[in-house]
Amino acid sequence: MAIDKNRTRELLDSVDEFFDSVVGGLPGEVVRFLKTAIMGPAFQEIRKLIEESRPPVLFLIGRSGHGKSSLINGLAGREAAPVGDIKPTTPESTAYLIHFEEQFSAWQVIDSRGFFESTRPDGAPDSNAIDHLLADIREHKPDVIMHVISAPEIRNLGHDLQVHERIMKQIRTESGMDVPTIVVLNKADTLGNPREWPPEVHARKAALIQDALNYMGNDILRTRTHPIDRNVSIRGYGTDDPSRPGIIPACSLPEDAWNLDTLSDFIGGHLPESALLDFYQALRRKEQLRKISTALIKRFAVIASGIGASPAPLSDFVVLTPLQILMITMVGGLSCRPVSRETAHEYLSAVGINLITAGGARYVTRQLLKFIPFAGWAAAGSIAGSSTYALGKAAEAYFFSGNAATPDTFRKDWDRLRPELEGT
Ligand SMILES: Nc1nc2c(ncn2[C@@H]2O[C@H](COP(=O)(O)OP(=O)(O)OP(=O)(O)O)[C@@H](O)[C@H]2O)c(=O)[nH]1
Ligand SMILES: [Mg+2]
Repeated sequence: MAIDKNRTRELLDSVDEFFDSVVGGLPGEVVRFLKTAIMGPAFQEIRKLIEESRPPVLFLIGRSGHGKSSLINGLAGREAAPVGDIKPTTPESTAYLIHFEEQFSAWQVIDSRGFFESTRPDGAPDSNAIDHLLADIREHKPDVIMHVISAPEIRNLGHDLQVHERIMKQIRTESGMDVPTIVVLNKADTLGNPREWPPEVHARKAALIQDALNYMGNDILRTRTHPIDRNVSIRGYGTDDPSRPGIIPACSLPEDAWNLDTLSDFIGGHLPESALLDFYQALRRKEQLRKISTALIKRFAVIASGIGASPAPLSDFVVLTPLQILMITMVGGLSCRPVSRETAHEYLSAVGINLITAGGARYVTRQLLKFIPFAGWAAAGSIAGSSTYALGKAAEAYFFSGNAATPDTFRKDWDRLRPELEGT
């Protein structure tokens, strides 16, 4: 399970009703304030995260047989594309959607096989092939291009990269689109002796991968490079060139798969925010989803701190409970729990708060406030912010690490973060 857009809409409706029941007796002016300054922005955050999210568009280029289909299957963890069949090379692409039903996510993949085969022997690309590629890029507007090269063949394929560079320049000039291309040195296992694998336990293999990376960076791309992982430089290089930001070795064979997490994190680093949820949910990458969760918690805390500007002081924070339940549920959803109020209940009962049997929202708020000393209305904004942040982080620790920490563990962090966040 994960975040399901339909369930999220239901959740927003139920939180909306809950909010109406909580603010029942308050003056109209205060209710209006809470709606526009607190719940409105919170709903907006969720809509931005969920409803504006879309599948990432991943575009594969590279010679036939170098492992484009295998790579996409390896990344997706399923057999989405047929592997290994010999096809006639045509300059046409196939576009398909990979559905990750359980994760309510999808990736759009465009496989542009055959492009480099149709470049002329003198290295000049066939103009027909260029037109096709240009049309494909214009049509599909990829977020990221992966240029898949069989690692043992890089010394013969320098000109493919030059051809690619010329085409990308043309696309930039014509349409202003600047799509990053990640160079993937696939079949890293077949450098030297294929039996020596993985490179972590075969120093000779590791040295060959390092050589291939250096050759690609220094001799072909001629750009400055830096290891993506300083401790393990064979995991790939980042570059100073935004149009070719990385060179990453990989093995896509299911039984010998290697370094695909480095590649997927690198892809994620070059996707727009709207494509991140689908990309990482599909991969069930908890660490990455946890970053999305932390960003959401910070935004909710900033929104909650706006309560200090209420036109009339509120007797307690019960009005924040719907906001906090919404936040806890979404944090649970990002950790692949179902998006429903039960998810929030699960956390609250884990820290000793029973939302269902005890006297409703007001009781929950009091329970939550046990963790947070209330120091009068003057400090209300800052307390609302810190309590919301602390509650979100505690729920995050529970859902992502199974650690039933209480919110007060996290309150100090907020004091450190606040000046920076409230200024934004
Ligand atoms: N040893 C090794 N073999 C691989 C790797 N990746 C793919 N292969 C093999 O290479 C062959 C071609 O792989 P495909 O994924 O079909 O290549 P492709 O680039 O999609 O080829 P076209 O669809 O014809 O353009 C298959 O036999 C794969 O099993 C790898 O990392 N290591
Ligand atoms: Mg293929």
